[in-house]
Amino acid sequence: MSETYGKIAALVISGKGEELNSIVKQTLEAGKAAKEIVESGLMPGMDAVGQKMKTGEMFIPEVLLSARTMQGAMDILKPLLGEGDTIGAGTVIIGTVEGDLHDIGKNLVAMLLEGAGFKVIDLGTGIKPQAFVDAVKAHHPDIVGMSTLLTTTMPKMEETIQALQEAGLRDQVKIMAGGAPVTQDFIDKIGGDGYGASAAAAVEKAKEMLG
Ligand code: B1M
Repeated sequence: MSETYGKIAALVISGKGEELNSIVKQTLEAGKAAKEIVESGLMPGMDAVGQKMKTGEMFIPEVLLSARTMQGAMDILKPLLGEGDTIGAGTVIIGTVEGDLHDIGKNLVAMLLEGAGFKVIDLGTGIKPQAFVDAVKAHHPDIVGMSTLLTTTMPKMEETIQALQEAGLRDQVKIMAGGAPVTQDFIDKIGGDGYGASAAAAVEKAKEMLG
């Protein structure tokens, strides 16, 4: 990694938005392509954040700060990414299931997935099974991600998988789920494909599922 990209990655990790935005603008002015800045600077930074979260060197508030910092730089770079410049890990639609309004964990997963190069379509919270089906029809994602924090709404994950099955879409997507009460056993039981115990684990699982 060049010195500039090393600095960019370090600023994502330390969550210094103003400094990051200014070095990103300078790098653009120096003639570097937006795609290269994302792939060589921002993404390695966010990758390191995911690793540090896993090893307990960074905690949720710091991770959220890094994710927001990266988002700020992405806001500068996104309009400059051409049509063919998909930062191409795959497309994920993600939402908190019907009846559940918790979204902190889901947002963290979405931000880390974006940081890892996935195109993320965040449907929000309280998402009905049919709305997941409609979103799959509209966006043709590689992965459908569901989050829930309430034991009472866990069955909605199974209903969503059944709705995708009934719509004939189940085999076109990988299904990943998470949230505090969710376990690998539960995902296996309801016919999902992957489980993430944390946002960093979700990114690893998503990469593994499409790898
Ligand atoms: Co609520 N709440 N809450 N709450 N809340 C819990 C979850 C609860 C455990 C608190 C408790 O009683 N001890 C309890 C659930 C009990 C149960 O079901 N067994 C509970 C309850 C009961 C409720 C209400 C019903 C309370 C009421 O009104 N009587 C109500 C529900 C409203 C509704 O949804 N319909 C409610 C409301 C709220 C607030 C609005 C006040 C607020 C939510 C704010 C928001 O999200 N915007 C809130 C909060 C903040 C919590 C606690 C305190 C924290 C949750 C959180 O954000 N954790 C929680 C208690 C606790 O956990 N200490 C609690 C941090 C977050 C980063 O972790 O979401 O687990 P988490 O995400 C992790 C992983 O799980 C994973 O990655 C994330 C990052 O590492 N992950 C995925 C998450 N989604 C994933 C998806 C993936 C992969 C990984 O693939 C797609």
